[in-house]
Amino acid sequence: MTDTFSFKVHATDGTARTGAISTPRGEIRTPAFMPVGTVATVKGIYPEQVRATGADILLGNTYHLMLRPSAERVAKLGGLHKFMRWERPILTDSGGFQVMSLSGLRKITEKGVTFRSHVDGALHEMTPERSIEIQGLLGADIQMQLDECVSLPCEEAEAERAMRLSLRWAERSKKAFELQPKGRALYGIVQGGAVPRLRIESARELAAMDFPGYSIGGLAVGEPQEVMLDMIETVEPHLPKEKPRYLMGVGTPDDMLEAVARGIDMFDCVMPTRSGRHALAFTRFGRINLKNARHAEDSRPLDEESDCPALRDYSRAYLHHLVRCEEMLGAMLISWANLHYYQDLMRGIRGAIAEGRFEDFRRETKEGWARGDI
Ligand code: PRF
Repeated sequence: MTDTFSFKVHATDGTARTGAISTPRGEIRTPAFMPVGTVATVKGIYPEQVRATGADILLGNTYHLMLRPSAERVAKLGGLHKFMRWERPILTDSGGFQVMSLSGLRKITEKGVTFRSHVDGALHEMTPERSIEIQGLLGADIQMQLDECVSLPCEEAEAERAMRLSLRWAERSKKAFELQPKGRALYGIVQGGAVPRLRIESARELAAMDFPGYSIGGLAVGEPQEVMLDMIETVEPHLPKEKPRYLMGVGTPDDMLEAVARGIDMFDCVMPTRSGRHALAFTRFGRINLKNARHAEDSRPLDEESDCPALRDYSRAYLHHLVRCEEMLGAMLISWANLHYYQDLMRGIRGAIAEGRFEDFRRETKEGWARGDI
């Protein structure tokens, strides 16, 4: 165990890398997928189970936890790790993105963003300093600067304004973060819409501020996958090779394969758990919609070769039945299966990069999805 935050690349294969982030709360193998635990729970899954799928780190949300049960209350109860019984690393998002997508009336100024809670309509203010204070009270191991994410498509002038504001908020977030205990890390967030010039400027300016890690924000917000991948390729050469890169809020298994190929080390997404609650399973054979009547008498499990009970031991017919009856176990089992598949994919990716066969792995994995299960 270490008392500092550090990152080491163990092997590269083309632009893809595999390595590990060391933190006082444990190691994060990269490329890493972080299950989303928005309100101090990965919906429908016990922490022990999340760990058993192979997750090294979870994501929590400043925005949701500041509203309920409040950062001060979590701190009083011993911090987020203890509160939710997850003693390994936690990364928290800063709140800016969630304010924009969830809250009612909001106003952005140089100082920060004021918004109405989606829970009770109460007025709140979030500044870069307050976001970092909240993330500190929660005890997050990896914290995010406050940023402004514009949705795509977006006027160039608007993307430029939000990118420059995010750079100024990066400076303020960094200053506020200096008050926190050692061993934690703050990431800067690259913005700039779909404009290469803005993306490059954002990456360069953040790199000059010397953050321990860099996020790429403002992608997977309505643009085609090709645009997202182009933006990653544009930004990558301007980010320091020896620091982790986190692509925020991404994505599908295919998005992750393609982003890893372009040098990304970390991901988070609600997709495995949210889709699990909507009966959609991600497997080696592609997506399987368990609502579909074709599964009603199918006694096969989702994947008989998996070592996850949710994938191996329950029939598709049974999962279909649970879904049709709206039983919570259906959502729980499919969420579990999806999280396991996502971690299996990351394990496969890490192994393939270490052995210099990432290209083959990428091709074979895609062939498996395309072939389907029958
Ligand atoms: N900024 C922050 N969080 C995010 C995003 C962002 O741009 C995204 C965009 N995909 C997801 N989560 N702070």
